[in-house]
Amino acid sequence: MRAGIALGSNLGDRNAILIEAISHLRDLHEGGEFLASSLHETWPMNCPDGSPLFLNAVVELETSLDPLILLRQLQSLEMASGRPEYRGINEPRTLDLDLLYCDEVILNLPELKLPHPRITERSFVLAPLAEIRPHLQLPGWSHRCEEYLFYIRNKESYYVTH
Ligand code: PH2
Ligand code: MG
Ligand code: MG
Repeated sequence: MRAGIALGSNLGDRNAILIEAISHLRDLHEGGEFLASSLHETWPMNCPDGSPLFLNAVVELETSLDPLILLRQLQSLEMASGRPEYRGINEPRTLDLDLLYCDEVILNLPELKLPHPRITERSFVLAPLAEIRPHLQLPGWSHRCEEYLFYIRNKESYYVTH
C-alpha cells in the first residue's frame, strides 16, 4: 500500500528535524520507490498570531501496516522529536506528521480520516505533494493534485499583483 504523509515543523531546528523524520520514515518503507519532496518554507495558516514560519514536506512510502498502526508510528515519531502530547490548537510544534492517504482507502474514524479531508485547501500540503505526485487523484476528488494547487494559488492571490 502506498501511504502519503505530510511533515511540518515550526519550532527548533526545523531543517534537521525534517531531515531526521524523513530518514525515520525511510526505515518504515518496505520496498519500491520512496518519494520525498523538497522542503518548502511556508506562512503559518490558522495558527496563533506571531507563529514562526513552517518547513513542510510530503513523503510517499510503501507499507503493509494497517493505517491505524501506521498512525501510531507517526505519533511516536512526533513524541520522539520532543513534541508534547497536549498543547493549544496549532501552537508551534517541533514535528507534525499527518497521514494524508493510504491508496484508495476511505476511513471516517474520529482519530483518522482518509483521505485527509483538508488536503485540497492547503497549499502547504498540495505544493510538496504535487512535486512527487502531480497526477494523484484521491477518492472523492474531482481533480488531480496539480489542478487543486493551481486553483488554490489563484484563490489565495499567491502571486503578487499591482
Ligand atoms: N499545520 C497546521 C496549521 N497550519 N501552516 C503551515 N504553513 N504549515 C503547516 O504544516 C500547518 C499550518 C496544522 O497542523
Ligand atoms: Mg497538521
Ligand atoms: Mg497533526
